[in-house]
Amino acid sequence: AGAEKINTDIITLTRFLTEEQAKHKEATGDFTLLCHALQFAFKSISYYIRRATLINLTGLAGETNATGDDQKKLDVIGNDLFISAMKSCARVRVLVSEEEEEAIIFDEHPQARYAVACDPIDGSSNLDAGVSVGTIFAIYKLPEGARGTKEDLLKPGSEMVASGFTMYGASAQLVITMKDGAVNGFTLDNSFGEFILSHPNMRIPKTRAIYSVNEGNSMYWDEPVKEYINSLKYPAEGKPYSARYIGSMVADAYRTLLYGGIFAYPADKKSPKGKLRILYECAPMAMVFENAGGLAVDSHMRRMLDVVPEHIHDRSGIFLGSEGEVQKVIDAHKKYV
Ligand code: AHM
Ligand code: MG
Repeated sequence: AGAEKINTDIITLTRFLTEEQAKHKEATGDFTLLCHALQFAFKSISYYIRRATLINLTGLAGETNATGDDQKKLDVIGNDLFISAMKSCARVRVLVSEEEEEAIIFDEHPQARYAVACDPIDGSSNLDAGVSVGTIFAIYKLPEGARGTKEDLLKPGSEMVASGFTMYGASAQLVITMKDGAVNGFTLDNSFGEFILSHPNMRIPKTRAIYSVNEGNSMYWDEPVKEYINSLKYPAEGKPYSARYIGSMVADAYRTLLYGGIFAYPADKKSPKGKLRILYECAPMAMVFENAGGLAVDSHMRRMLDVVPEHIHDRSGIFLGSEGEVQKVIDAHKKYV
């Protein structure tokens, strides 16, 4: 056995962004700068999550956020870190955060040409137990002459220029994709303080017998969903599916992206519009999954990326994952229409 071969030609996120920018002759560098600011937000959120138990950041902050959830101390810190990164890069005009009732308009940067939606810490019910949580983001480019209002974000997800998420797990994993582009995965190397390209051109397996859903809601499910999940558990032939549910969308989605299968949070009788938010949970994930060769639909079996929110915090049912698995859901709904 020889010495281990050391990779001396590492692709950091910084290098990746520079190389991407060079491919677009018309690029001004604004998008790249915005991504650098995002990168810093992810690194700093990751840092505080890792230290949370040691520096008394577990537990509630004593506030309730825009959508009525109890805010954790880390929700507040994650939100503040994210806002500050987006504000200081001077490339963002409008920011929507799960933790802010109103869209934030950066009037100090009237020339900024981007709008961003984010869930700074998704899955925060898992935080105090040290289970993976994450940040989800969506980036839109403002049309020529846009005034910079929240309406600039009330668009179908298909108009995003980029989206992705970071999962703070055993290591921090960043998954990012650009419109009509590949999906690339980066791992934060804490000693370098750099995201390193570890999963280039991610492709989701076409099928896989894993389902991921909060089965505790099954009492409230509509018939097609009940029938579909039952068909996975009691198949006419072959083995039943495995169940995996973490309760952090980022972690469930990241596993689904790597291993294949399906993740679902359907609309049901208790939450007729679904639980997850369109702008900063459903749409950005849908673009990642489509660009990786998977599918994402809402509870009406519409393409998730075609859904247009009426309000910035609107919710939707969602099914996303391997093409073959999502197709099964669509087929199961067909006989009910
Ligand atoms: P949050 O944004 O308040 O953290 O809620 C979103 C989370 C998702 O990460 C996860 O998929 C879902 O809520 C889990 O919900 P439930 O606990 O109902 O299964
Ligand atoms: Mg969330």
